[in-house]
Amino acid sequence: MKKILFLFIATLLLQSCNDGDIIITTFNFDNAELKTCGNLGNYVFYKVNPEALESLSLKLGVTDSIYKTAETKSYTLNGTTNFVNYRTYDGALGTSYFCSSIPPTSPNVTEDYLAASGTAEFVTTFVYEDNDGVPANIEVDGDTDGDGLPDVYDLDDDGDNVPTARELDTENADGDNDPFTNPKDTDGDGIPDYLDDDDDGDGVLTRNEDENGDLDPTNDVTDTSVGPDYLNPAVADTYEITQYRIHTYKIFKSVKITLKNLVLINGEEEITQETLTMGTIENVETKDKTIRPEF
Ligand SMILES: [Ca+2]
Ligand SMILES: [Ca+2]
Ligand SMILES: [Ca+2]
Ligand SMILES: [Ca+2]
Repeated sequence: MKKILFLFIATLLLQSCNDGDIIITTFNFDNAELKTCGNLGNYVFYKVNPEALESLSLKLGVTDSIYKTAETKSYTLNGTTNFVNYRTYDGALGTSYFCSSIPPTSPNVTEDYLAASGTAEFVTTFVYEDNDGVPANIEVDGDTDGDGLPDVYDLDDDGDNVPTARELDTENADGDNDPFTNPKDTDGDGIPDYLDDDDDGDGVLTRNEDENGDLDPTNDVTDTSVGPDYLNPAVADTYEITQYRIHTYKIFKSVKITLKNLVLINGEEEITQETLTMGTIENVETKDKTIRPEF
């Protein structure tokens, strides 16, 4: 199907250029990297094929924060604020051709096709990272402590105010330098400390073994020869703590753009593409989140 289209385009152009100029047009962006610049109200997405001196670009004048949520959004190409251009040039494009505030004077555009109809589909996906030492594919599929943050981006999975990273094999007891393998299970109840809200099994929640109330049970030590009270079953004093510590996590956002029912027009010439995958931009946006989960 692709080959037929290329042939069709090539035939069209050759027919239109019988005044002597030979324009080589490939409409081939398979190996070109999709890039973006601009932002709210002026998004630009583009691909450049340097071998054929051609570009495919999408301009979106939308004021949506496109990547805000992990979902599929469709934008209608209207020819004024939202449109696609397929262009050929008489020279190589500089790296900032599409992103400079002052339009570059060279190279010259030799052919300019504009698509004023069709849609641009954006599929945004999120990858979360809580940096808690538990690989994302091994985190519990769910929300262990019920604080509204799924384990995959909860840095304190059991909600005991001791971060997961400090409840793994932090002393490297098994000698493999991987804190996740053989995580600590202080009370030996079969639940690793990072998923156990009463780590020493003394009946007082770890979170409440926080005498100074600073939301950090690791610094409340009655007997220094044993360690913090939350790991000492002989100390079972309870202090009412009604807050979680502040949590941070990262979201890496990627977007896949597909153009649908595209009709590119240049005078009498027309290129139609039912489905044209522009490509994927990994980490198009990275967000750092800081929140205190609701208790
Ligand atoms: Ca949680
Ligand atoms: Ca986690
Ligand atoms: Ca714990
Ligand atoms: Ca204790």
